Amino acid sequence: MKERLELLAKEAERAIEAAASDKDALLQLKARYLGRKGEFSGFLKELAALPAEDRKAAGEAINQAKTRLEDAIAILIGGIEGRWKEAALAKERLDVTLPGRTMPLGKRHPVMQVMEEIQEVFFGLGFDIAEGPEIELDSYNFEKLNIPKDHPAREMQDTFYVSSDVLLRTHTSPVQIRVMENKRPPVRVIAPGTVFRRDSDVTHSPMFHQVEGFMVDKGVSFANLKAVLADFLRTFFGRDTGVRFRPSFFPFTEPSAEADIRCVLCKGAGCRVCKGSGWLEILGAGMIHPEVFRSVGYDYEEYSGFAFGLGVERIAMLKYGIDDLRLLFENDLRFLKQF
Ligand code: 2NL
Repeated sequence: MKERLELLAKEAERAIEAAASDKDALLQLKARYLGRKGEFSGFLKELAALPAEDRKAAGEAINQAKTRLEDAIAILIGGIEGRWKEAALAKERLDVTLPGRTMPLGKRHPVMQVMEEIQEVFFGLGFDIAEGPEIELDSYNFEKLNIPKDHPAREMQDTFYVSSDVLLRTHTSPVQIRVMENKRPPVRVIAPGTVFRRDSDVTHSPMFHQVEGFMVDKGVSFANLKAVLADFLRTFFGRDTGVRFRPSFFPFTEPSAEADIRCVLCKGAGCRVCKGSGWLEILGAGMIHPEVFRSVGYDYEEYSGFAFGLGVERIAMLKYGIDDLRLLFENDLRFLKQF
């Protein structure tokens, strides 16, 4: 039996060696020699026929041979699977140092950038931000602002009407009327937004943007108006910007004024942009008219306040040196990418 066992083990060893790199063949050999019905099982059955004193040694010899073969097969299969895994990993290798694909990032439109910058300055001065409807009642856009029907002031702003008493707001003043109707002084609010006028040429667009603002409290004076607006202009255009106020007229303020800054282009020498005057018109303002206070239920004996308004497109053009308003509305990416 000992010789037959060694012979079978040798035969199995040679077969395993020949199949060393073939997992399927190795598994077949495992079944054929070591399985429950494999060739070594035959020897275990023979043990019963051996004299009792030889059984232990014979059983150990069979098991040792089986274990050696099992280990040899396991090591070979482990090696094959290891090489497979390495090959798969090599194929999937990622170069994590490669630069990523950059997504084209959108940016805020220059008009919106300027509008946000203006808001930021007034936010820093303690103003809240209010918004309201773009489709408005005639009464909020005109009447409560001291501009009755048939008033010549209506001709200053050609209006898109939806019906006889509903229109597209021509300024954001109605937002401020709504704020005053809902909140007692003291109030400091700015109203940025889109406005509409029946105007379309090289310097006018039927849709444009405005920032209006107002402040009401006991004892607010024209000096406060000048201080707040001069500070805004110097924060926005630069600390050493020249600022001047000229008398003007608006139906909803009295007295009224316009604020100019020293021309950003020629610094006052006179050029094409300031039409030789050395000054640029930036905003309109004034002390809120008693009639406006009356229409929102504020006591004009107790309170006073100032209000102002400015066109955002105009400021954006001056800030960036844009010479044609239409560039701001064409949405040509070659133009917009510069901001
Ligand atoms: C301009 C002039 C201005 C106002 C707007 C205003 C609003 C209320 C009451 C009184 Cl609720 N006034 N707004 C005042 C003066 C001037 O805008 O040239 N805008 C582009």
